[in-house]
Formats: sequence, structure tokens, C-alpha cells
Amino acid sequence: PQPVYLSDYQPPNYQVTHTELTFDLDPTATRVKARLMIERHSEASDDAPLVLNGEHLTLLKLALDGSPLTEADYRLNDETLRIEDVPAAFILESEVEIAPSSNTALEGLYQSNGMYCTQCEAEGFRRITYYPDRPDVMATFKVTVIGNATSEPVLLANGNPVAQGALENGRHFVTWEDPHPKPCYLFALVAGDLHKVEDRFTTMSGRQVALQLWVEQENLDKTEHAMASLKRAMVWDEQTYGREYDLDLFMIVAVNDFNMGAMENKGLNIFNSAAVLTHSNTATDAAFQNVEGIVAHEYFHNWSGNRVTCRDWFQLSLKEGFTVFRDQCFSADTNSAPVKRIQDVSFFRTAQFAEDAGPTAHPIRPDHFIEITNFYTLTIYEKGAEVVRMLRNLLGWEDFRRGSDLYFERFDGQAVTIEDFVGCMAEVSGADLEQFMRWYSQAGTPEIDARGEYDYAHAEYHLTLRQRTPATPGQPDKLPLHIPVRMGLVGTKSGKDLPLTMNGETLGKDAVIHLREYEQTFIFTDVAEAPVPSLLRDFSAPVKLHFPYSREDLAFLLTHDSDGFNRWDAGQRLAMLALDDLIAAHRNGVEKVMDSRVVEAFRTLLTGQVSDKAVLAEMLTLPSEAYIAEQQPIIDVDAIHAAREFVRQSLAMALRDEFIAIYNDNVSDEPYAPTPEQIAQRSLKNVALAYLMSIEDEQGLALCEAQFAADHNMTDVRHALTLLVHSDRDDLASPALKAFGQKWAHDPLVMDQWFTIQVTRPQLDVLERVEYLMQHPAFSIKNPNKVRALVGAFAQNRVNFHRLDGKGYALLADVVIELNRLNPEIAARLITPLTRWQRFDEERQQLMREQLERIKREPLSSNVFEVVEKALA
Ligand code: HT7
Ligand code: ZN
Repeated sequence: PQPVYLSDYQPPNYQVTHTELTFDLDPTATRVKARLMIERHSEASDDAPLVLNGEHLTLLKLALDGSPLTEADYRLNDETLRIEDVPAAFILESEVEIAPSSNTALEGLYQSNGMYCTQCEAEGFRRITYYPDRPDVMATFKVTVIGNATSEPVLLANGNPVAQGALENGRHFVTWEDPHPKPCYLFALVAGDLHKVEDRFTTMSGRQVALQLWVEQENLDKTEHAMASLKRAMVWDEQTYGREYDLDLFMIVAVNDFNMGAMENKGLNIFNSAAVLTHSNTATDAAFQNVEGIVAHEYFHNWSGNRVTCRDWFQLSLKEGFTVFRDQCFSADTNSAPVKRIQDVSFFRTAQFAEDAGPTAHPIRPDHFIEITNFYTLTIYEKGAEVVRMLRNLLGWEDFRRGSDLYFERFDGQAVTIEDFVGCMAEVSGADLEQFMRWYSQAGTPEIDARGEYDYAHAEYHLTLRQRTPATPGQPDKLPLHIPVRMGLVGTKSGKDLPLTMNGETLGKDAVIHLREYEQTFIFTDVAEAPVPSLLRDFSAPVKLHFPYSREDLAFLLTHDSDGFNRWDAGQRLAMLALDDLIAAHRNGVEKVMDSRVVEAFRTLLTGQVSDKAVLAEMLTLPSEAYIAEQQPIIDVDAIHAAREFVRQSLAMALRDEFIAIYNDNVSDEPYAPTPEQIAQRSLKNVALAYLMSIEDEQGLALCEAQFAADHNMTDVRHALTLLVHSDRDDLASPALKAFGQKWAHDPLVMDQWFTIQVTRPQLDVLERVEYLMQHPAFSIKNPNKVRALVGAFAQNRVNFHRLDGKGYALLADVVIELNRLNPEIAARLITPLTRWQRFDEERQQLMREQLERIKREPLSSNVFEVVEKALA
């Protein structure tokens, strides 16, 4: 497979102005008729050939302006249909046959539980019909779907229904029209035995919109939260960005087999059932919050993605980074803003930093790719969102909003670039964003080495910041970035933010300094007392910040920093210093000793300093093993696990009574609601229970069993079950696990949780359990949710996946090889943990490479090929 380069971009020679499709559905032989109104681009040459994409299609008929074309008139290969001689404007008609039931890649038209559905982003439409499958070709669509009236009573497509009726042989049809020109990646079709929940929304200009959520009958009781989330998102986008919905109908459909979370098809969003269905008995608080965020994300795409779309797939972050930023702000406004930021950053620093440090590192706007579906990454999505956030912070909300208004107005109905977006921001604000644009082209996580010195004699604080971005594949040398560093100086005597003055200018107590050079020194004057700097407040830039904080400094910031995010971060840094010592002790075979300063800091937290329970729960949570691993030069899986367990248990022993009190204070028998207050209470209670269970405290065990037995809501039940299964008390865990599995055998989403709980336990018997569970009737390798819940979760179980006999790696490779044939997109994602081999000790490196080499010897899809090539380069 050959890479595509951004620098090779050429506008299309032909535009499709209107597309008419007729689907005659059949599991093995669906007929797709296409009638395309095509016009040559004014700047294309008269003899430019028409080249259409098409894969896995059987061509039955082709006609140009009503005249049938024969094989002599066109050239057909596995990927394209080429017609040399076409007029400036014409109608092309084609008929193809496709087989949805054997489409296990879940791209194009496929069947899920007997239901027909589509996934066209990024390049799935070419598996449906011959078409210029690129986002800068935008057409209006009219779609007729013909199905069996009994097995497919519901026939959906984008836009509004305009006709319907019965046909011969028990068939029926519905015709849909979408008046908004769209690229074919936003096309959608769904057909099956679906049931709807309906609501209404009145837009800010007074238009009525029907809202429909389509699900299988047994899931009708799991739609309330998604519908409420949708309405909140619609109001938020009107109030925050002035964006109104633009069709009479907005539909969401839940399907079981889906490669990602959801898809923003115009007027007909298709969702992975895991990203839309919730019920207090079946979904955890985290799932409720996830659903709210994804529903909002897909809805927000209606403007940031659909009305204004991407010129080409290199611009993917244009829609994804902006939309993630929008959904993050929505969730922050709807729930606890500090907790949302802590959780987002915590995930980002663990997972995106790891991606940036690995062999698949790429800029937010890559300059080449082999397989675009490999680029739906944390870098494009989450780092893209951090960059948009920096823009918002650099410009201030008002100018950012004016820039966003200009962008939506100027480019409505167009397919554009990242320059167009940033250009609007620069235009409205007058800001010089030239250097800032490097964030889009330079891969890797910038690191800032900071040093500070207080000059008593002159009452000055000198802060020196030095930036460097490590080399990444294809980018050995990096230029300095424009990095906004939000900061304060916290007085060690007063415990308060000190006024900041620089070059005679008063900056307030919390200011942004701009690091643009490789090294800069910032001199603050009139600093009345020795301060501790609080840097990168609210994670003002996606960088690694190093400052030689002492443990006393960190304990001080933990209680005195006015920035909630940095208070949390001070606790994480303090825990990391203790963990580093313990990792070293474990490696050297030295007795481990707990740092009493960490214990005292936690005691202070537990005894009433922090009033927000959700924030407190985050502050009491130790850095994850994955995060700790990212901080180590060479990852020592066992030492990290042992050190973290030691800290957990030491804290639990020292603060047992406090944890019991926290637990008891936060038990509630209120009916379940996914409100921020209840979620905060449950999180805090469950963090306390986890500490108690880490030492198998008798009272903790009793509380855990009782919580499981009370069966109050899935958050509490799942947490209790996880703690039992992850403890050494198999006598308690086995019956609970069995009861849970039997009770929920009928519910695929709960069974996913049942799989994950079992394969994430630290005891060293997990590999055999994975093998056993892969034979379980509820498991199917063809269902991405099952693969993620069982195999994906196992690969995150650090002590088990990284077993020194290499069997964990071999198991993953086996599954990747099988999935490479069935679903290349999922296979390519699943390999990720193996691609990080350079981060481990030599023995493991060797074992991981062996498996990558083994995969490489297979006949590979372009998806898997691209990842393995990079990993072994
Ligand atoms: N824009 C959507 C991306 C997506 C996708 C991409 C590749 C293969 C399958 C897919 N399903 C959905 C989702 C989003 O970001 O909103
Ligand atoms: Zn998106």
C-alpha cells in the first residue's frame, strides 16, 4: 500500500451536485442504483477523466446520459472506475450489488443483529456505490430504501421522509430527501425492526424539531438519559455558539456492532449502543457521563463538521479537535467543571503522551498516511482539542466566539482547511498566530524545564523556562512553539497568590506568560515574599512541565494553590515522588518505606479541607499504573505495580478510620439519579471502599459485600464486584461473579462489564481466563465491543499482559491476526500496546517484537500493515 500526501492535494475535477440512490435491501445481494448529476470543475481540463472510487462492488449496469456504457468505455479495477471521455455536465447511472451480511469490517452497508446500517466515514461510501469518495465533493441526496415490511418495518436515511408506500411481495419503501449538500461520508441508512422514543425541541428561532431515538424493543427503557442529553446539548449550542439545528427531524439509532462510539451522519446519527443506552441498573455513572458527552459531541458536529466540513482527511482535526473542545466545555458546564478538567487531562497525559512518544506519533495535521482510519487518534481528537482550547485562552472567549461565528458564516456549506479556521480567529482578534500554527505540524510532546529563583534583596522572582520537543518519526528537529503558561506565585508566608508585575506592568494574581523562544527568563518584580510558583494552571498547554519542587512545596500547593487543577496536580506530583522512591526500592530489593508526608497530606484532605466531594475523590486517587509507567525511562511493570500497591495499602492502614467514616458519611438510599451531587458522593464513597479493600479490612469487606448485595445501582454494584474479584477473596468473588453473570446474561452491555472486571484483576491467572472467556457464548470476535471489553481490557492489565513467558503478547497477536481478516480497523487499533515495545526491558522488547514480526509475515490489510511497519521501523 502507498501513502497519500497532503502536499499532493488537488481539487476534484468533477463535482456531484445531486445524488439519487435506491437501495433494494437483501442480506447477500443488495442492489444499489445510483443516479449522479455531475459537473466538471471550471478549472479542470476538458479531457480530465472521471475517476470514481469503488471497492467490494459488483458492477451490473452503467449509463451516461441514458446511454449504456460497455466495458470498452471504462476501466475498472479493485479500487476505481475510470471513464476517459465525459461531457462538462452529465448524469451517470449505475447499479451494483453488495453483500451486507458478509461485511464484517463494519464499513459501508452491513448488518448488525439483522438490522441494516451504514458507516461511511472515512472512506466507507466506496463500498456502497461508485462515487468520488472525498469530503470536498458535496451533493444534495435523495434516497429510496426498499425493504421487507416484516423484518424491516423501519427504513431510515438522512433528511426528511418525502414518500412511502407498499410494494409487491411484502416489500415496502420510504424515500428521504436531505436538502443540505453533504459529502458522502455523512450518508446514512438504517433498516430493521426498530422502535422509537420521541420528543420535541423548539429552536431559538421557534422552529419545531422532532427528536427520535430508535432502538431494539428491549432497550426502550434505556433511552431517557440520551434524549435529555440531546436536548441539553441543543440548548447549549444555541446559547454558547449561537448554533441552531437545521432540519425538521433529528434521529439517533443504537446498533450493537460499531467500530467507534458514534457517527454524526446528517440528521441520522448512528451510535454504538454502548454510547447511547443507559439505565441505573445497567450503566455506571461513568457510562451516563460518557453518553451525555458523546450525544453532545455528535450533535455539535452538525455545525463543526457537517455544515462546515473538511477539505481532505488531513484536516480531520479541524472538525474533531474543535468538536471535542466543544463537548468538553458542554460537559464542564453541565457537571463539575474542575473534575471534568482533571479527568480529561489525566487521561490525556496518560494516553496521548504515550502516543506522542511512540512509533506512531504524528502531528495534529499529519502530512501523509496509508490508511486514514488509523488516524482517528488521541492526537487528532484530544491534542486537537487542547490546541483549540489554547486558542480560546489566547484570544479570550469573546474574540474566540466572534472567530467561530465568522468561520461558520464564511464557510457554511464548504469543505475547508485548518488555515481557514485559524485565519478567522486571527482576523477577528488581530492576533499573530503564525508561530502558533506549528502546533498543527509538529508531532511530539513539548517539555518545559522550569527553574525559579527568589532574589530577597531586590524582591524579584526570576523564572526561566526552557522548551524542547523530542524527535519523532520523520521529524528529527523541532522549532520552538508558542506555549501559553498560565501561572501564579503563591506566597509561602501568606499562602495567597501574590500580585504579578513584569516590566512595570501589573498582570493581576493569575497571568499567562508566553514562551516563544527555546529559552526565556521572566522577571517578576515587587514580589514581597518568597513564593512557590504554580505553573501551567488548568493545564494551559499540552506539555510536560518539569520543576524541581520539593515535597514541602507540593504539600504547600496541595492546600494553598488557588487553582483547583494545580492543587490536584500537586497531590499527583507528591505521590509520584514517593512512588519513584518505592519503584527504585523494589528494583534494588530494598525494604519499602512509606513517605509520611504523603500520608499526612492525605490525612489533611480526608479531614475536611476540600468541600467538593467529586474533586476530593480525584485528589484521593493515586496516579494510575499507566501514568506512572509513562514517567519512567524504562517501564518496570512489576516494580510499578508493587510500589503503587504499597502506597495504597500504607494509606489504607494509616487512614483506615477516616476511610470508614468517609464511606459511612456518603452512603445514601436516595433513588438513583446521574446528578453531579450524587455522582460525587458515590465516587468518594467508592474511593474509600477501594482503599479499605486493598488491605482486605474486615469491615471494608463487609461493606463491600453489602454494597454488592444491596443492588442499588450499577455504579455501586460494579465497583463492589470489581473490588471483590480483584481481591484475594475468591470465596466471596466467585459466587458474586456467577450471580452477576447469570442475572445479566441477556444484556450484552452488562456482559461487556462482566468480561472486563475479570480480565483486569491483578492476580496472575488472567491469561487463562481470557482464553476461557473467548469461548463464552456472550463473546464474539466479530463484535468490537466484546473485543474491547475482553481482549483490549486484558492488554491494559499490565502485570498479566506483560508476563515474562510472552503468552500475553502471543494471545494479542493471535487475535490481531484473526481480526486482520474480519475487521482491519479494529485489528489495527488492538495492536497499539505491542507497538510500545521500546519502552520496556530488553527481554520484553524481544518478546513483543517477535509477535510484531509474526503479524508482519501474514497477508496484511493496509490498516495493520501501516501500524506494524511503523512499530518495527
Ligand atoms: N466522526 C466519527 C468518526 C467515526 C469513524 C471513523 C472511522 C471508522 C469508524 C467511525 N465511526 C465514527 C465519530 C466522531 O468523531 O464523532
Ligand atoms: Zn467527532
